[in-house]
Amino acid sequence: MRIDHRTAVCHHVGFHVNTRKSIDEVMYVYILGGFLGSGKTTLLMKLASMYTRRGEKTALLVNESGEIGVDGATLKAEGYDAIELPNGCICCSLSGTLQSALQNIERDIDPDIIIIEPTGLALPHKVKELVRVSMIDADETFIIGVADVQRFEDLIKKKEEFFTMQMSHADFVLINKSDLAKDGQIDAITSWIKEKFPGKPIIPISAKTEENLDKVYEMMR
Ligand SMILES: Nc1nc2c(ncn2[C@@H]2O[C@H](COP(=O)(O)OP(=O)(O)OP(=O)(O)O)[C@@H](O)[C@H]2O)c(=O)[nH]1
Ligand SMILES: [Mg+2]
Repeated sequence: MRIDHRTAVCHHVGFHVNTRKSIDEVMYVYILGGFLGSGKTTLLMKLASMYTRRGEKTALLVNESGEIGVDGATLKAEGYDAIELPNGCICCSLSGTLQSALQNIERDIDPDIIIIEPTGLALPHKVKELVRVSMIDADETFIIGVADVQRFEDLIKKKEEFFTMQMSHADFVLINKSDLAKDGQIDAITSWIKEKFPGKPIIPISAKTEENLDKVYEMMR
């Protein structure tokens, strides 16, 4: 695959990149793990802005099937270039493509930060394994778990095991959409997660209103 910084080539998975490279040569990879609609893309865009403000060169590898797309036009408007990769889920059917995408990103872009948003049905630790076997020279790969205040109860009722697997390898868990939380809801979700994963850092945030995003930035390198 040739990376063309100006042209959107295919569909569904894309990455974009800002243009400055910091003096620091370290490369970190972040994987956003969370169920469909939990707010991964909304958060990803905020994280991208944060790293841009810090002067870090950032590549985003995004599955584009979500409610909020990260399309080429949006990226251009935000000052990013875009490319897109073939259709599918990067943790399973696109695993080969994810790996070659990562290798090409490293070779052609050489970013400081890569943020990957797989589909909401992906298990982030499997994506992490794909990053590892892709042989890119990542200094460290982190998983950020994204839970959704609004759909938490329902998800636990219907897919507790899956949600638990998604969060189990997270370096920290964000309870997103705090702006929609009813009284006591954040505390209840926090207790639930704490009980399952003692010691795991948990931060209630709103990717939309940016509540507590400063705490997330502090957690990130
Ligand atoms: N109120 C509120 N809405 C949010 C927040 N974060 C995301 N949303 C909304 O939730 C919906 C889904 O957000 P996305 O960012 O597309 O979620 P996603 O996890 O990328 O979704 P998929 O890619 O489909 O899995 C959108 O309508 C967002 O505007 C938040 O913090 N508060
Ligand atoms: Mg999304």
